[in-house]
Amino acid sequence: MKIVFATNNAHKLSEVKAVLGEGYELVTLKEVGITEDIPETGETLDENASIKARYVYECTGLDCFADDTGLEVAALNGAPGVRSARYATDGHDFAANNRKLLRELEGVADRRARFRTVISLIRGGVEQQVEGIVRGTIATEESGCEGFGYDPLFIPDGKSVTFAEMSAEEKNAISHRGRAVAELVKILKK
Ligand code: ITT
Repeated sequence: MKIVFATNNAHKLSEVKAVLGEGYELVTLKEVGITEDIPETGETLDENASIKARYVYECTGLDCFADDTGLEVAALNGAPGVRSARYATDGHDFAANNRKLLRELEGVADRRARFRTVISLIRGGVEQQVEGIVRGTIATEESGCEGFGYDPLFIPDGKSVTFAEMSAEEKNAISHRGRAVAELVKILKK
């Protein structure tokens, strides 16, 4: 099955490819000629996932899906949330975002957080959404160099290491995105 994945994030692409497995040919934005950044103007992850998927559908008419993900920290009232990519700066500066998160949580005992991924799928012109959540805590320092984004700071519940200390397979098996894609597969198989 051929389907466009509306992302400019190469890490997301490889994670989703691994979970979807054989049988799905993921087409990238570049491959359908979309080189501009799709403006993420929504107030929620659901809205932004939808905006990205609809943009691609309107440009191409092809079946497609988009992922919008946020890290929601309890002690920060759900921040950075929908602003996760642009938490510290306007760009996607992972190191600056992690430094800011550590600063905001300095001396804070409640370090509970969750990653939430919303996927918007448009198939045959019809839109559906699924989500995946993983709960955990924010470490007091960065560990590991696998993965991307906030992975060096996020310790999923039931584990003693961060996502950045896990292999791609280990992260995918329990992650927000792994869970959301598993839900996506259920819909695609219907
Ligand atoms: P696209 O919109 O092109 O898909 P993006 O990087 O802008 O890529 P999001 O808005 O969904 O994607 O992601 C927001 C940020 O959340 C992202 O830049 C990372 O900093 C962080 N993030 C997303 N998924 C993550 C993951 O699995 N592990 C760690 N951080 C993640």
